[in-house]
Amino acid sequence: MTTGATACIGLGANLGDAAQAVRDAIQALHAVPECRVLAASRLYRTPAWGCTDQPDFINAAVRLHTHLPPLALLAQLLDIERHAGRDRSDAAAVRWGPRLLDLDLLLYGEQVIDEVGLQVPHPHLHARAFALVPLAEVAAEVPFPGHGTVADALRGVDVRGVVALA
Ligand code: PH2
Ligand code: MG
Ligand code: MG
Repeated sequence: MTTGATACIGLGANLGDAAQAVRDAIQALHAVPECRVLAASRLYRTPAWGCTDQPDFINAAVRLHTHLPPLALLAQLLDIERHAGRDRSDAAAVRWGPRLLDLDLLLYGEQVIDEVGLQVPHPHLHARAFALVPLAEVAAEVPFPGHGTVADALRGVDVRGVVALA
């Protein structure tokens, strides 16, 4: 039995009832085996990043404790996306395009992982206010390999337009 790890998940959606999709996904994370949700952020409305010609996103973040190894945790996240109706077939996937639900494994302890299908820390995390603002709400002092802590990284991005939902 290992002591497990702290993992951080980013959640996003901008199609359909995006806020409800993110709330439902946070609930679904509570039911993932060998995981315990430690904190969930508020929901934020955020301007679309990367491909800006699409609706605003709803974003949130969760910090959890897990005994699942990174790829097994990722498989659970993809399962939750699929359950919400996300279609990952090539025809449906537009890079940085609109989505019903997106769950990203942002951080897994202090591990640096570079495998086909999984890079941790998430390769764009340090540049994304939409991910760092909610993440800092639940994991400010968590180490972010290569960038100090989450709070350190947050100081390097422009957070204008990232607004907590009432
Ligand atoms: N996700 C993307 C691309 N752009 N922009 C915002 N604001 N929020 C996201 O979650 C997001 C994005 C691809 O995963
Ligand atoms: Mg994403
Ligand atoms: Mg994703």
